[in-house]
Amino acid sequence: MRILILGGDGFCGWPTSLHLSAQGHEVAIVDNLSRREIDIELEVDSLTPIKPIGTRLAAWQELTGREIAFYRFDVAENYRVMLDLLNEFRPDAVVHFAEQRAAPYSMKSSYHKRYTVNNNVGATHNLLAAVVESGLDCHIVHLGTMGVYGYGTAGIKIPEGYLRIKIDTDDGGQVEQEILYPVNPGSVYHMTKTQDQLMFAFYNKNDAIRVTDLHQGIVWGTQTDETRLDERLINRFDYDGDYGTVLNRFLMQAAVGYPLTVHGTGGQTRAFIHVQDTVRCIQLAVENPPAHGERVQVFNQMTETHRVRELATLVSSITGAEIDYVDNPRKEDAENDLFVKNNHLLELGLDPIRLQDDLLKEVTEIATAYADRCDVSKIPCTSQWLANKPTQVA
Ligand code: NAD
Ligand code: USQ
Repeated sequence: MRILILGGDGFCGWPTSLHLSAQGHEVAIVDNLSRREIDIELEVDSLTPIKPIGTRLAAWQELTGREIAFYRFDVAENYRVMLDLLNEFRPDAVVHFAEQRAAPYSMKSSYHKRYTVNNNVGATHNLLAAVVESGLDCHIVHLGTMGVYGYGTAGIKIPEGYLRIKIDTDDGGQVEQEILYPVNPGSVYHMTKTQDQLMFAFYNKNDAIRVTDLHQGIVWGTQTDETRLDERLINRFDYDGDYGTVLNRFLMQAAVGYPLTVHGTGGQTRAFIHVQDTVRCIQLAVENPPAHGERVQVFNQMTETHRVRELATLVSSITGAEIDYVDNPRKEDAENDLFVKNNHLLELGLDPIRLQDDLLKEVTEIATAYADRCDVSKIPCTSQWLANKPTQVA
């Protein structure tokens, strides 16, 4: 298949591009390198020494003989370039990672809120409008988030995108409907993902665009089978207070001797997936498009759930790290339960990688190998959801 990867230089997009290329697909990457520019803004680097995109692609070609084309432009701004590329490359599938993905970054200031909304909503809408204008019959695979469902205790197993409801009518009867699961975003970033869902629903209804929306949990790990082939292919490892995600941060903090920063009570339960499973899930989604005329296909892309304090205890038991319960800078439930259906990807053949596997050790080894690149002053989460107000919702 011919596959266009938007955001293919990022943490999930880079290993996915290599994986799909390794499977024999013809892959082209679009990226405006905004994530690398945000590193400059935040004065922090990936813990791993990622190479420039040109070096990465040349190394991949040298090692495998496979070529990946690269186009640098802003999907949210350069509509005409996007449309021309679609017409020229004629992809069977477009995988859309090209969004600002950090919740804390999206809450830093009004500038960051506006940037995140304009970038994410603009990118998704430009893609949809360009696919319609091109007339191509191509499948859009979007990286969404588990966070669209919200992180309260639902009291049910979260379904895959749609909720079957019964409504009492005035004449004493009942109507049954299936609706998009009610959204409950916890940050401006997560809010943009809920807006993406509505755009997909509209363009699917109006223009019969085929879409798979992958509601992904927190991705942990760094290397995949392809990125570990050569140090020039190494994947990025975010550890700072804005972009670092919780489990990778804990493993890195343990490696550099920094106490594990549990927010509040650590009672927050979240969904997780290893990056190796991310690339496999995207392959499964690309190779199994919805039928023509089918509604938006939603898969919950996660393999397990964990409470933050239990993760800290697990990492501490492996590494001996201290645990520090810090004030929670976010506005989120102190404790929540989370049960999630993920049957679709399992039925397509996903064989989940579990947290207990050696991969926890691998992440620790990588964090240890590059510990001298860590700037510990960048570890604290300084982005506040509500400045000067209580942030923990009981
Ligand atoms: P990332 O920031 O590492 O990668 C995103 C890439 O998209 C970057 O290379 C960036 O330069 C590029 N990009 C952003 N806006 C662009 C634009 N307007 N035009 C062109 N390129 C643009 O993020 P990631 O962790 O790889 O996440 C990728 C996607 O997966 C995101 O949409 C994110 O919401 C979703 N996701 C990530 C996680 C996670 O834990 N990392 C979990 C769930 C969902
Ligand atoms: N947390 C800590 N200590 C830390 C860092 C985080 O206790 O040092 C807590 C946070 O308060 C939060 C939880 O850990 O309760 C998860 O935070 P996170 O930064 O690991 O993940 P999150 O902000 O939810 O965002 C990440 C990705 C995002 C993706 C999302 C999937 O950055 O792109 O959409 O995971 S999900 O969480 O399922 O919505």
